[in-house]
Amino acid sequence: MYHLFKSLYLHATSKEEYSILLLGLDNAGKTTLLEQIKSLYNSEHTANLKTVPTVGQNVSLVDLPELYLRIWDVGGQHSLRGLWQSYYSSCHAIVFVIDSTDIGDADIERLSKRSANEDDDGRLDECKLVLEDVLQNEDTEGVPVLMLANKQDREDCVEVVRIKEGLVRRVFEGEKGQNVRDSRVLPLSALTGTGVKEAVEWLCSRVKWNKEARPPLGLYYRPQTEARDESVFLPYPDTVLQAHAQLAACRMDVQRAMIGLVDKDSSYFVAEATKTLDLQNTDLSETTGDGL
Ligand SMILES: Nc1nc2c(ncn2[C@@H]2O[C@H](COP(=O)(O)OP(=O)(O)OP(=O)(O)O)[C@@H](O)[C@H]2O)c(=O)[nH]1
Ligand SMILES: [Mg+2]
Repeated sequence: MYHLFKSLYLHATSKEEYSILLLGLDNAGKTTLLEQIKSLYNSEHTANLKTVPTVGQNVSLVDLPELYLRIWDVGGQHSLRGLWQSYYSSCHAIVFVIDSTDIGDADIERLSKRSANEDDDGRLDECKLVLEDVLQNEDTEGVPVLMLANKQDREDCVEVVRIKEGLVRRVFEGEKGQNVRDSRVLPLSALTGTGVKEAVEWLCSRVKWNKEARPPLGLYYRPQTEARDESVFLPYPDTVLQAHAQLAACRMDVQRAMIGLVDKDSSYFVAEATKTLDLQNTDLSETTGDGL
């Protein structure tokens, strides 16, 4: 009888879980956004707004009334972007955060006409290329994309409508925008928290809407006591995929990272880390004397 009640209880309190991937150039505001989401939906969490560049990833489980969101905040530095694709096939929505103060006038059409020594575009071209790269990847096909025009609290920001018309629409409708997908552009100030709720609400509605194409991870009951945050720190981002010597120095960290990622089914990264550490063949790795 106890087991029957327990399973009924667990079923009644279980919720679907979806994965959200936070992308965008370094310094765009992804980690700040994650902190605000956590503090908005978990009264016990105080947002840490003194962020440092993410060298690795932060993962948090956010408990919402109808579902769980597992949010993956991945470092945006150039050297870390190669890892993004490992998350594409298992995410249910992508959030692309833009620093609205670092994209010139946000008009990519005028970009090509400008001379190279005009240097007032900030990182507009880089932002465009990175966004195109995400959209072009076949593993992101059909995945809802939320574009967040962040740092709207700053006086020097480009307003959301210009970002939408000048950058987002042109990329999405351009030849590299690829397939039709659910998308939206919303204003945000991750620092003040303005726009965070609207962003999460859009994500919840879209992942449910798209659930036939990308089914949820499953039904879960997650007790309050379960660890909800987890960070993986990769001390040497430039060398994640190759440098044995440097990885040897942080062997324990990487092994812990791998365990975390195996749990999250991040097969690409695991494969790469495994290759780097040669853990598939640890005997060989130990005897080659490379310190692994
Ligand atoms: N004014 C203002 N500053 C912001 C906002 N969001 C983030 N910042 C600042 O921008 C800087 C970078 O923020 P992060 O959240 O660390 O950026 P990130 O996208 O996680 O960067 P990486 O981890 O390197 O990929 C920090 O100094 C933040 O305080 C915002 O909405 N307004
Ligand atoms: Mg970060």
